[in-house]
Amino acid sequence: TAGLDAKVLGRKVICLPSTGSTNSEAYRLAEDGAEEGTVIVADSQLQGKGRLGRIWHSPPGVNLYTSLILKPPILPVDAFQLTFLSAVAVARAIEASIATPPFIKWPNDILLNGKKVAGLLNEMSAETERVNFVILGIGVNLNMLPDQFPEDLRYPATSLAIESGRKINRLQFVRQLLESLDSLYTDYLNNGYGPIRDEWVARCGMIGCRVAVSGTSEQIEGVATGIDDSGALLVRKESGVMARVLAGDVKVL
Ligand code: BT5
Repeated sequence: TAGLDAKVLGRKVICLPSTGSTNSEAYRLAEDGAEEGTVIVADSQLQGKGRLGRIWHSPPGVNLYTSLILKPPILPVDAFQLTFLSAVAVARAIEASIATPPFIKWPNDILLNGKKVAGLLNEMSAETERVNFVILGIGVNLNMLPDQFPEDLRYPATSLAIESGRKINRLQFVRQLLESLDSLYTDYLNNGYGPIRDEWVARCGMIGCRVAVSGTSEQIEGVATGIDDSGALLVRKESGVMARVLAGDVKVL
């Protein structure tokens, strides 16, 4: 953590050569009482987790796989706000590293030139009225090369190196990301979710675009207009009726 300009996050950084999943590792440590701001970074993951039981490909030596332990004084229903916080932090860190602008795709992808470069997976331990801890899981493809991607990905994928044509310094990127996360988290605790939502909307490549949502009970098509206070994507259908999308796969048309 030498030279890290962060107040809460990165108080303690644990680097592992390999682990099943940094999220699972962080969850276990948090259950054992690890302090807020503890960060786990692994060189590779043997069982990197995506959402809904999906796999996050985590080859060694090339990318960033990290999980952070937070203990925010918020209600469990508001914990989704931290996914937006980490999306904004990842977008800021990418913007500081390469010239290609990153875009956020609801709910938890970061894209470069329309291809997925980072994924987020938050997990939480909570009681009815209280969050015990939240794990922010972040995977960013830094130096992964085209032949290192499996063929069966759901969406096209890329890395910072592929898009920028140069090797990314992993340590520098982690620093940048932790500093972005730390300043956003401090802001969040002091000023609430509003500023984060505004930056998220400004960085979201889908707002104002025609989108199609699948994987929900009803096939929805319309214009994405924003997100509401529960994190749902708002889509204005052809009929003018607003749909709130809480889950599903969204495609920009
Ligand atoms: C995500 O899930 O995008 C969340 C990924 C979170 C990974 C981090 S790494 C550190 C921490 N520890 C963990 O165990 N996880 C977190 P989802 O939206 O479900 O997307 C998963 C889908 O993305 C897969 O089904 C693949 O199609 C695709 N995919 C898998 N690995 C990828 C990669 N490295 N780059 C781009 N796409 C990938």
